[in-house]
Amino acid sequence: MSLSSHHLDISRISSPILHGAKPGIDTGQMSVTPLSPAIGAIVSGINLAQPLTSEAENRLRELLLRHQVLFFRNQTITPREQRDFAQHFGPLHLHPIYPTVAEAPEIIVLDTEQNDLKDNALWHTDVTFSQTPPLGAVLAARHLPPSGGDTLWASATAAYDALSDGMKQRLEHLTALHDFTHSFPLSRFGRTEAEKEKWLRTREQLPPVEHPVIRIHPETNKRAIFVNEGFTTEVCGLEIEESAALLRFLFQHLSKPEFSVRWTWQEGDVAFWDNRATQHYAVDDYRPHRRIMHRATILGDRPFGPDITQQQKH
Ligand SMILES: O=C(O)CCC(=O)C(=O)O
Repeated sequence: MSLSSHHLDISRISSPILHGAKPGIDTGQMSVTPLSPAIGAIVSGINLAQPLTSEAENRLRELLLRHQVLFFRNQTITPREQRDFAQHFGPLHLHPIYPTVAEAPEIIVLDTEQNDLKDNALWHTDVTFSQTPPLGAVLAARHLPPSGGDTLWASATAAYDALSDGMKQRLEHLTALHDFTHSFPLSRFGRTEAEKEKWLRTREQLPPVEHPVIRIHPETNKRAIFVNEGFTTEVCGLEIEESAALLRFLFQHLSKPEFSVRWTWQEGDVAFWDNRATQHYAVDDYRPHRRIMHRATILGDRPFGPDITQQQKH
């Protein structure tokens, strides 16, 4: 079942975590430890390789909306089990560029020896170059360097909340362009004839798309800043210098430590994030060691902002 079909109002979720429970308190089988008020929680007492009960599925939905990124330790899941877990929250995305796992093409491979992962060492929200960017993603650590290779996530709703009223109003009705070529340039992703052909096909199928600068979360109704360094190229209707200055400010603001959590991976770790409310950054500090991650990406809705009427949302 798709998470997006539930349209939960977070203020109405009855949950010990939402109502100020102490870190680590047992909530049925699962135990939840928030990492900061803004973002992040460790969830234990669940085996992601097992089929989820509908109760566990609903609980994870609530926790995802509340904490925006969930971390699970000591998991031993195969790529197929990772796909099956992710599919509980919606249909999965097939990435146009990244290589995938043979037995589960919904799982993309992020491997320093297979692809150039510099693209992920900047703040980004996944696949915002699409009309309907993902709802979220499930990332499993497969091979880690001896040290380094952390990932940071930032809460775009906490970043929005911290803006002044004047800035909020200024941003309220703006839109911006998102373009996959910004992070996937032909010079790096078109090195062979086959790659070049794939890139040109993708370029045709995925022209730049316009999204609201302030996105309203379809389930919590919270506002989030919805521009990212990875794919946002310009704010529509502004002069180039104005657009560049505004984006620079927003990118810098979003990346403040107050809105973010930094995760140091261990073998068996899995992260599950809400792509509608967060950005992330994979720290590229472990070369020449190898790092391999597997990602399942859950399809999402078309983003809408304050200007879009209820009818246009779907
Ligand atoms: O490798 C990581 O830690 C994060 C990967 C990433 O940035 C992505 O999947 O978009």
